[in-house]
Amino acid sequence: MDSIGVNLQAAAELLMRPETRNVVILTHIAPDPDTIGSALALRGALRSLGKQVWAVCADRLSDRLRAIFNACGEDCSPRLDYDELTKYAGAAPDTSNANKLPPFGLSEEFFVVSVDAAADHLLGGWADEAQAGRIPDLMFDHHAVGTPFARFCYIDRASCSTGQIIAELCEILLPDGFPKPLASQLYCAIASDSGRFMYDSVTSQTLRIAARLYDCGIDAAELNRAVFNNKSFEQFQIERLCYNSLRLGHGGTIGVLSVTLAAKTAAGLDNVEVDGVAHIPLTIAGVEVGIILKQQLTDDGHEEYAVSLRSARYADVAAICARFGGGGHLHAAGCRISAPLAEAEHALLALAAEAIDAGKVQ
Ligand SMILES: [Mn+2]
Repeated sequence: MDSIGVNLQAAAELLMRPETRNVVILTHIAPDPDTIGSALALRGALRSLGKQVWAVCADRLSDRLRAIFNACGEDCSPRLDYDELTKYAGAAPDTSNANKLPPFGLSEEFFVVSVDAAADHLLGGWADEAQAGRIPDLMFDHHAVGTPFARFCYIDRASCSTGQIIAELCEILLPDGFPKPLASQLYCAIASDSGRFMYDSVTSQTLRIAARLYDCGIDAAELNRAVFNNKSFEQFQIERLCYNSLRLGHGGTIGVLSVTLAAKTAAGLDNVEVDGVAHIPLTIAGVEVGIILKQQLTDDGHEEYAVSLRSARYADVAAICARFGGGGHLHAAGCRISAPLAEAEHALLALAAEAIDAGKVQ
């Protein structure tokens, strides 16, 4: 579908017009604090304008994500508003305990908005409807690499987070200020996607927005604990596997770590997600590119590697991931590779070395 770019004021007007009565906000799958915080905050803002709003993710929320958003002062269900929306839309209720929630048709009566999804396939179960051009009506995103897929889109590729975009939007929707839960949700989204306000996508505007969120009475220290210091002991053990596997390459400029299914089984951690470890290689002096390979089973039972790349200063890791059909930002990107570990590592190391050498010449 041809996507029409709109400015933030026009996006706000689309949401505020009286015809927009029922709004469904879709997050991306494998949800993170940015997509969930953005969805919950936008839901709160639109509800206070009298709209009926449901926030929906095609995946269930992890305990960690729920803990983060419960700390924002509103109970966060593992299925967000999925159950309420099926009831309202007359769709079959889902009684399974599966992680993936089945999609159902979102008729014309819903104004559908996606937050933080760079491409239609990231909507999970709703990807087919998006690929057919039926949804969403409006998208908000900040990813450096992505394909606009909504009827109207607001994309700010310089923004550190979708949370920052939604905060700017909420200033138009709610000119008299934000309630504390909404400000807290936005803070979690921004703090998380900006790497605790450390990435180079952080600008004075990010800090001004954060300051305004402080002025809404948020407990930033408590929220930071919920986002960053709230890992389970199992998660810590997964990190230990990562640290143990870490090796350096290309003269100490590349750090590679991997977690195989066999290593997880040997450690008794079969059911523990490998999450929040992508920053580890870059904490070593001299490392420009971090490569994280996580072995996993696809839905049809094949083994593949979910790959995350990070760079410290100049290496374009989005370009590397694009070679494997993935994408992301200059400094943070991901892709999937179906190959044995040694082969996947070899290919990634070669491309990372090239990116580092190309960057050094500049
Ligand atoms: Mn994001």
